[in-house]
Amino acid sequence: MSASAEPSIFSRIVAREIPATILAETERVIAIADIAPKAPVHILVVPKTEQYANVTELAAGDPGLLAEVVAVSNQLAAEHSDGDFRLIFNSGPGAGQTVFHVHAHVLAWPGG
Ligand code: D5M
Repeated sequence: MSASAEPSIFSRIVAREIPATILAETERVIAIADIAPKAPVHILVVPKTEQYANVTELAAGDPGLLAEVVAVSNQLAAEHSDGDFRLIFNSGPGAGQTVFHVHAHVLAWPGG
């Protein structure tokens, strides 16, 4: 869990405490449809642990888990679009980060 006492929204989704459209799940990662999509395909790929607040912490603490986030993102872009995708990690409130449990935004535009 992060410094805050409450589990993050994504931890609550992992625990099935709140609903989400789950598109993929592995032992360490869950992928859900973004609730406010910014592209025709907008998927969040989230490490199940909320130990890392942002991608810099994740890269330093568990590069293998970051690699798994990228691999799952690639697989989902192939399944839900044509394989091309934009991968975004907002890092810090000034960059628009609102959930401080690291997550990748996978954005894709089927058909270009
Ligand atoms: O991205 C946080 C993202 O999380 C933002 O695009 C909305 C999304 N979000 C928030 N709550 C939910 C639920 N319950 N289901 C699915 N998606 C959700 P950030 O980079 O932190 O701004």
